[in-house]
Amino acid sequence: MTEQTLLIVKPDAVEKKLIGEIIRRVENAGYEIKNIRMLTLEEQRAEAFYKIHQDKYFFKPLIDFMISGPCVPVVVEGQYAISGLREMVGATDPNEAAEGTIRKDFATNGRRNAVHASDSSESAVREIAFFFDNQSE
Ligand code: FUP
Repeated sequence: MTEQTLLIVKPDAVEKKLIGEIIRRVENAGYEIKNIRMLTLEEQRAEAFYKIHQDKYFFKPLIDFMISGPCVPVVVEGQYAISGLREMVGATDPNEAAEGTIRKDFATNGRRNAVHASDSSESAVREIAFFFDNQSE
């Protein structure tokens, strides 16, 4: 089944000049890049994106990190892209991420963890629309 998912190269990975390397891995795995942009999230937008976590202890530092610099949302398409990208990305905390995953190789810690990938088809639809439906946002 062909799916689209949202990958975000987060501000830490942009700062480390890893945009190309991360997209290279995704393309090498057989996926297609369907859309891409670079932006710096405003605080309210970051809060909206992560609203599911608004009551968590890590919410404020997560938002501060996500607005700290530019990020690169990417629409990725391919067979079972949602689960496939989650597998490529690895566990939230790089200490728990499998060998060869993006977070194992590039994340600093469980917050500065290089990338985001949608966790379900509902999330993918919402998150792609969040970044690509109205490009003035
Ligand atoms: P993931 O789906 O792997 O991105 O992880 P979650 O949806 O659970 O968390 C979203 C983001 O919140 C993580 F990518 C980083 C941040 N976070 C923290 O900063 N600390 C935590 O303990 C857990 C998550």
